[in-house]
Amino acid sequence: MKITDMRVHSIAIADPPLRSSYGLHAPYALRTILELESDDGIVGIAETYGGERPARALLDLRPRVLGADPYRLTGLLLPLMDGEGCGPARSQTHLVPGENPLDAATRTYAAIEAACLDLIGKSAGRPVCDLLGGRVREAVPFSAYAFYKHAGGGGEGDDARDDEYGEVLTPEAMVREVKQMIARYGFGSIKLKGGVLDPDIEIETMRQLRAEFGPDVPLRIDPNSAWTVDTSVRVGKALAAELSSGGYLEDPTAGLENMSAVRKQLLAAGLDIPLASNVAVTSFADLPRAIALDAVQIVLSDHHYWGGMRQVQHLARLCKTFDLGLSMHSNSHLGVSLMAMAHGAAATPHLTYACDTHYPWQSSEDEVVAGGRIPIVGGYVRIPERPGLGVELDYDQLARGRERYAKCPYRRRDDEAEMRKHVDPNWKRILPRW
Ligand code: GKR
Ligand code: MG
Repeated sequence: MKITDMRVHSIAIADPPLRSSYGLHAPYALRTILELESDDGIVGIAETYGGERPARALLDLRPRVLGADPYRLTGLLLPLMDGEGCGPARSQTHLVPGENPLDAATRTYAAIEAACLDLIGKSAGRPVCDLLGGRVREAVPFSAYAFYKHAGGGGEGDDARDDEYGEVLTPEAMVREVKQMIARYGFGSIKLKGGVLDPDIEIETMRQLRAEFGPDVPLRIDPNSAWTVDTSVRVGKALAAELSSGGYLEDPTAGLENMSAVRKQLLAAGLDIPLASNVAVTSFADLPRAIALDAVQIVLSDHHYWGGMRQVQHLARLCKTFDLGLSMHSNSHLGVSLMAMAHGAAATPHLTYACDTHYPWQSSEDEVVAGGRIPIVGGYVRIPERPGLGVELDYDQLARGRERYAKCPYRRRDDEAEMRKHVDPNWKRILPRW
């Protein structure tokens, strides 16, 4: 089998005005859909970060992809995993995910890997998780990903979407948001995106969530490095009960040294609250130091930038070896990404927490998967027996996504600019803010 065509589609999807320490989501999130077609007419698909650079990076590989055997292509492209084109040093820059030039090569590699696995799976008649060693779970658990937000459902003008959750800028509104989300999707754990309001309001939000959902629903909070070491320790102590029993504190502060200081001070206070990360640890190169400093006890994997599903399996093995937990990070995405996340998770034994997903924030009007949105039932995505990722593209929907991209002014994610446009003309991302 040979790859005879490669198609790269830049699309835009409506995205509500969600807040984080990065700033504000724009009315459209950008994604790239990749298609690899074989000489026998089978098409493998993948979804990755959007905008100009990710699409360009994929197109630049075209000469190496066309004519290649999909069973061997990721082997040939392995230098990308070592940062080909990005330089050898890989570390976090605190840029929004998808805009970090240091992981551009692993992101490109991951998209090619996912499309090759889908193509191989469709050709062999086997689901992608079988190509990764077989499923260890039939269904993958996801958590409710709760965001503070402004009013609005995403999109603009005639293309504006319904605002399912309304404005959410208080603890009470957040409880309402999560109740709605759990009623609709059945999630069994909750992640609060913090780093937006004063930490005392976020502490109160977590307390109200615990009071509403009880101790059987694990809670996590992620301020994306917005806090000092002192604030992180103070919040950790204040939320000791809420973050126990399966919860965690995610990237409270910036940098491995600071994360390590938070960990030490919490332990000294008798609190073994695990620190999770998708900011301080984003690549294999970050692991030795993170482990030596005991800075991170749970790594948030993400096949989109760790270099694909197989690299996430390697990461899981390392985490197990070093007694670290493994969870999964997400960014605004559609169903192709969700299925790749789910297949990877299904074939990864050492996945110790429910995965994150932004999927509830995206609208069915934007889904490019044939048949519409992937069901999340009881908080789980079931892995189908269908070959490959188990999904095909709806080409009319894909064309609409391309049109939206052509019409909208966005070509990269810039949450800081959106804050300045809609909330505060002088807003800057400051780390730490509190
Ligand atoms: O969607 O604003 C967002 C999140 O803050 C996202 O960009 C983060 O990458 O989900 C993320 C996280 O866990 O840090
Ligand atoms: Mg995070």
